[in-house]
Amino acid sequence: MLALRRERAPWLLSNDSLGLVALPDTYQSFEKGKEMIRMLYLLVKPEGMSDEQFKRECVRHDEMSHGIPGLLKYEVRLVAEQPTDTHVPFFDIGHVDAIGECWFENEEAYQRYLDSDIRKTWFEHGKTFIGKLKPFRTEAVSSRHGE
Ligand code: 3ML
Repeated sequence: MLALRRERAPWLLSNDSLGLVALPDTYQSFEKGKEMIRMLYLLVKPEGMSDEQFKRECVRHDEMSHGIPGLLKYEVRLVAEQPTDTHVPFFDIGHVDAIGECWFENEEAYQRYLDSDIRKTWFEHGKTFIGKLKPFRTEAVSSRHGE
């Protein structure tokens, strides 16, 4: 049974305590030293744009992200709250309206994305509703979090 399931789904691994656990393909990519590229973005809406309009543009931006060459996944989330009651010293970065993230399989995919005309059209839409942008390229701390 296990052998059969493994054959049909090679990403299923056995684990003593949990039984079968599913790990994404990217776990294996990390093992081979080819960690996925992840870019995280803080977004601030343009001055004067309503929250409703900004949300509509985020939805449109998400829709437009499908099928962009090299872009494995895009996610944008609205900032619902910015709590300040932290257990360590608070670090104020100011008001942020949304957080976006882009996933790329590797450097080649990232370059294909940068070169793509569809990506350029996507950025043109970005210019209409992203007033300010703060990018971060992030990396995993261990293979456990390599996805
Ligand atoms: C880079 C990006 C961050 C984001 O949320 O969307 C992309 C593309 C863009 O800036 O238009």
